[in-house]
Amino acid sequence: MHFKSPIAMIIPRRFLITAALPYANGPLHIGHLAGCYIPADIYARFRRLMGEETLFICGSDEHGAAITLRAKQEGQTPRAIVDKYHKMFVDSFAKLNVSFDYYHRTSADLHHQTAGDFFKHLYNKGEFIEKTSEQYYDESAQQFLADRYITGTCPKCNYDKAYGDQCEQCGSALSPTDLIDPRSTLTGAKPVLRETRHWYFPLNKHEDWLRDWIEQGILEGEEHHYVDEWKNHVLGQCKSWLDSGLQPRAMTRDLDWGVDVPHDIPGSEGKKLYVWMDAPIGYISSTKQWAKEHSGDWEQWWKDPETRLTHFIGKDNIVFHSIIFPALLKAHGDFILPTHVPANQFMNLEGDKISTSRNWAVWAHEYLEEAPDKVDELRFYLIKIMPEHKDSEFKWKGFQDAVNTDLVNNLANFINRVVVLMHKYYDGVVPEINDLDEVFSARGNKEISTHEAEMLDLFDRMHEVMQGLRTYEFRSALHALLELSTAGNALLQFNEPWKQIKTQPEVVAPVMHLAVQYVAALGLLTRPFMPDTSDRIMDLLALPRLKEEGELLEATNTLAEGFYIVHEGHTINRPKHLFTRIEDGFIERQMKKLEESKSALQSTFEPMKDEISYDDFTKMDLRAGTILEAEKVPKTDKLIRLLIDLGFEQRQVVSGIAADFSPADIIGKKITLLANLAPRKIRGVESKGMILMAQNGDGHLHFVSPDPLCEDGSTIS
Ligand code: B3M
Ligand code: ZN
Repeated sequence: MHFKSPIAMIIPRRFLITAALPYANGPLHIGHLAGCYIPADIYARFRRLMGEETLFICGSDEHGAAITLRAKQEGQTPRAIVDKYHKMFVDSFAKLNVSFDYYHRTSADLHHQTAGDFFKHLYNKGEFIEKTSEQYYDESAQQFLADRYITGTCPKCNYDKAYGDQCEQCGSALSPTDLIDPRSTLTGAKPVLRETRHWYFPLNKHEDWLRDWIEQGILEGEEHHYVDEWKNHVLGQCKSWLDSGLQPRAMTRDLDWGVDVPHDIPGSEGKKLYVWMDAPIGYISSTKQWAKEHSGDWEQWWKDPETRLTHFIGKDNIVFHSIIFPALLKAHGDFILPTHVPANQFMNLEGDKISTSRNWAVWAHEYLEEAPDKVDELRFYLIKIMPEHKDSEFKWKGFQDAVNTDLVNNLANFINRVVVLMHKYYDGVVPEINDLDEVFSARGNKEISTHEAEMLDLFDRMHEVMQGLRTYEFRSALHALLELSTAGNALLQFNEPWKQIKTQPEVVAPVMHLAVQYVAALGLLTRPFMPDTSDRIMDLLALPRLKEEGELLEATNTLAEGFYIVHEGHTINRPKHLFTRIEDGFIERQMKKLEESKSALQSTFEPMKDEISYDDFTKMDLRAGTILEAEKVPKTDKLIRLLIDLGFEQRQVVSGIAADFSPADIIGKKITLLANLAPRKIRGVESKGMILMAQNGDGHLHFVSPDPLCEDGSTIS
């Protein structure tokens, strides 16, 4: 069902805005910023500017296997790791002007208490089922293995470094027992299955109401939110989860780092909360800590239906925020549910996926160190290419163009012209508009316009920016903001005050009066996007900097009543440049850094495997052969079906080499075949043996070919 008129909705009283808690296992990069922190900040600032009661909450996610794994890699304790990254996050967010009302951390006692109590409440209500299952256990490390601690071959695409929860090559969601030839990443040992008991949350029990809520925005028979406002890709992901049927999900783990299962629950020993149960409760505990320090009431924010809860996240977190966490909140009983989950897609970098392990990223802390005075420039470009509906691409050249064209040539240029002309003609004092019917040229067409009509036009333009902000369409809001500046520039261009001042000075006053109102509108509306720039514009106008206490609402009300934002007789400050150009040298240095990441990667080779005996080696039957036929396996990206001549027989082999070779090019090629490998089916095609390939540091494959004089079928030893 669809709502006919938005007026029918209750007008929200307060806005609780959350941004995903970043994992404290590595620094922030532009993908995180564009994916969730900048959009959340824009929205929070906008709501405050509209005079709404707003609370913007975040914190560091300090539990989970990703942290303990990182600690092992760096030879540190988990505590040292989370302390290091938490500190970095706090510092980067402050420099980026992300205006959290509270930034907490999940290792805090208050969080452990809150998450433990939440779990206990659900346990007491009988919301969990207890189940014994077999999970992988590493006998030499004497511990159960979290999904991330197990790697093996992906059953879907044959990638041999897939994780127990996901294959990063083909993107399939996996469970550890799906992996072919699983290995513990702790010791390299083959893990064994062992029984363990856990508490499961029966998501399947919640399927019906979740469907109504997600697909129709209906909760307990009442209108809860507008489904139309939700992004298609978010709804799509939720629907595909619902359609494939929800399953009970384990809410606990066998781990030694995390929130304890409350000790008075029988069987709790050695059990921790699943990180995806503990982390979202971090939003609640962060609110509690804020309330403690600001004499606030946390419950009002989480339990009063007049609070509108919005979760800003990246697309990999959608199901957790739109299915699992809402179901947990509902099962608990006292909490409100999110009215919007405006997840963003991913941002790529210079033609490649951003990757922490490959160091293919623009790191926030590095940028902030190299260009500390260019924070708004980065925010601007990240908003301009924000992956709101589909993946996008960060390009350094694009950054340079955006800054030089949009900020320097358009925005800063317009504002500077206004301020310069104001001082030249009026000593910086906003002139009186003597006659409202004073005519001057409208922009774009040479029609005649009035000051009043032009003010209405400005008002509409402001509303267009606000409309984008209200509907989470931040790219179009930013576009409308630039249009407003373009319109201001055109106003000067068409009315040419520098000519008119000599012949018709009475026409210049209303033009400059209007131009000053444009600058003020820009001062107000740049605030959510580029807060420092807003301060500098307000300084130029000699108006108070925005405290985000309803100033935008106030200004639009003033305009609606026919008054102006900046009054006649007010004196503005002297000109000062808002932005400077990004020089080629800066871009070249950034590109060089990325090239260095690429070449560093090319020189990394796989670590040596464990020693084996001669007997182990002789178990392999290696043979020379020739490729007779080659064709791609339909509906796969990487697989080629090969027919190999071994002299005494022909063999069909499936090989994952299509990324590096096309079938036509390899027919006739001499190859080495591991001929006694047990046959297996790959994507339904039988493969008898394996072609030996060498992988270079850059990931590209090459044949390990015997000398052309070797006969097909000859043994290699
Ligand atoms: N730390 C995952 C991530 O950073 C996770 C988000 C938690 S939000 C409650 O992508
Ligand atoms: Zn795969």
